[in-house]
Amino acid sequence: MKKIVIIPTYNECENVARMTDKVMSLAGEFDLLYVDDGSPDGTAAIIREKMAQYGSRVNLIERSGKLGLGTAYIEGFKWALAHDYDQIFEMDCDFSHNPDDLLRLSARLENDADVVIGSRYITGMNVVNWPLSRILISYGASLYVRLVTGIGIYDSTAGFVGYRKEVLQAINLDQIRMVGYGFQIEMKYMAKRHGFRLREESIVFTDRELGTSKMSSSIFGEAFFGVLKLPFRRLK
Ligand SMILES: Nc1nc2c(ncn2[C@@H]2O[C@H](COP(=O)(O)OP(=O)(O)O)[C@@H](O)[C@H]2O)c(=O)[nH]1
Ligand SMILES: [Mg+2]
Repeated sequence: MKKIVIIPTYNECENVARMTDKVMSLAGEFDLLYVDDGSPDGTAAIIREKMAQYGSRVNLIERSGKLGLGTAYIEGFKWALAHDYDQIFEMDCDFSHNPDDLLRLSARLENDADVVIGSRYITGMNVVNWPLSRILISYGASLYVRLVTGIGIYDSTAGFVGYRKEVLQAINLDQIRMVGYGFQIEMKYMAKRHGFRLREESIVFTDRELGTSKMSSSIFGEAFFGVLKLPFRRLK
């Protein structure tokens, strides 16, 4: 069973070394793939030092400019499939997602899930250090997606997700359009449409301590209107 964690990075110089050490130390052997968009703060140089330290378990795709989270993941997914990984995870670089939880997510993929979602909202609102306004927007977005698409998921914008490779092989990755939070919704929705089992595993999400959020309000508009189009999507 080969497992890989894909982490898109844009200006994560404060986090990326510690993140690499943490993931490498986990039981269960998770490899790493970073997709860095030419971070001006030198994130890629730090990753290359870590590649020298850990060898082929740490990998890097470098892109020339900030092309968005969605396209970074699509490139990462294709790379992971080409390299025969069985379980493929998405995670932020900022420790909002606790890397220790990868073990629980991985176990769900082995047991009862084709897609496992590290979910903030199945046991209330498990978010630490976000202003109430941001929690309510995020929770409201998930409610909106649930009502419009019938996806049956409480945390549809979650960025802490594990996929069995069969799911990423089935979805036409070239047809995924959205790049921000909408990307997360679109991927889950297409997996559901293909008949895969989506399961939520409760996690606690803690706002980043170092670095700044790269998400913007235009991403919000993309998701709002993009969701309305989802029920009309073709499968292939
Ligand atoms: N490669 C790449 N990574 C990105 C981009 N935008 C955000 N990221 C990374 O994606 C992850 C999620 O972004 P983040 O700023 O934490 O968003 P938030 O958690 O919603 O505030 C982080 O690891 C970021 O460094 C992008 O355009 N390109
Ligand atoms: Mg984050």
